[in-house]
Amino acid sequence: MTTLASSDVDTIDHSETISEGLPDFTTEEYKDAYSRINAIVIEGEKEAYDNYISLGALIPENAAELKRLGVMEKKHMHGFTACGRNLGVKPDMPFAKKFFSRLHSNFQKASANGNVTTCLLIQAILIEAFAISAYHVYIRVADPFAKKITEGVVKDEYLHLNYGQEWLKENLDKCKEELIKANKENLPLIKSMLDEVAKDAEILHMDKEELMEEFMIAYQDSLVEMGLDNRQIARMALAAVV
Ligand code: PL3
Ligand code: FE2
Ligand code: FE2
Repeated sequence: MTTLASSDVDTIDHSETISEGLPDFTTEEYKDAYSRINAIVIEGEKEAYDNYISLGALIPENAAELKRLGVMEKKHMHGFTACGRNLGVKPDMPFAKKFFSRLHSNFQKASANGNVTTCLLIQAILIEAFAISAYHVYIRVADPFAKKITEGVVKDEYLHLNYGQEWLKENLDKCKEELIKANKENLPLIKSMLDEVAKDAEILHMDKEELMEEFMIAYQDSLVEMGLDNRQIARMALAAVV
């Protein structure tokens, strides 16, 4: 059996152990991936603001609350803009606009047709669960500046998810059919968006499996809270793979 001599032990660099798993935030490779991921988050927060304002017009009795949620999204957008600036990265906004375009147009169509259930599923459930999963994973590998901002943001995202969840729970009898249909059309878009971002996320040390797990936890928890049973939840979740 080999044992370490005490002089070998003394040479172990403990700073290495502490920063294990964290990427080098200054490399060109990191900054290049960050220019797309940062843009996605900025665009996502901006569209979330617009979506909550649109929802306020569809649910006038909750317009003030929805405006408050929207204002939080604007703050998130500014926070993430500062994260990019802090690293000296210019966000690739045209890429991000394209990234969200299919989901965005589905939201806008539903909003124009007054389909509140579809709008809530897209923004308050799918997009918020996506954001919650991404932010949780990102917090573990972010630079200290972005970590602090993201920790504040993720708390708000639960409030947004909760708003949609409670509205859908109260109206479940009337909206279940539309909920299932909207899920079938939009959950696959979330899956393909995740596939699209996976390579850049990996460069930020964000693992795809972990992102999927975190998403499924937030998504399924909210369906349980709405009052759906196990079989209905399994069917809805399977829409991501078929
Ligand atoms: C609504 O509150 C937020 C909508 C934003 C959705 C963003 C999803 C981001 C997926 C990509 C991974 C991001 C990691 C975070 C980096 C700043
Ligand atoms: Fe947000
Ligand atoms: Fe949000």
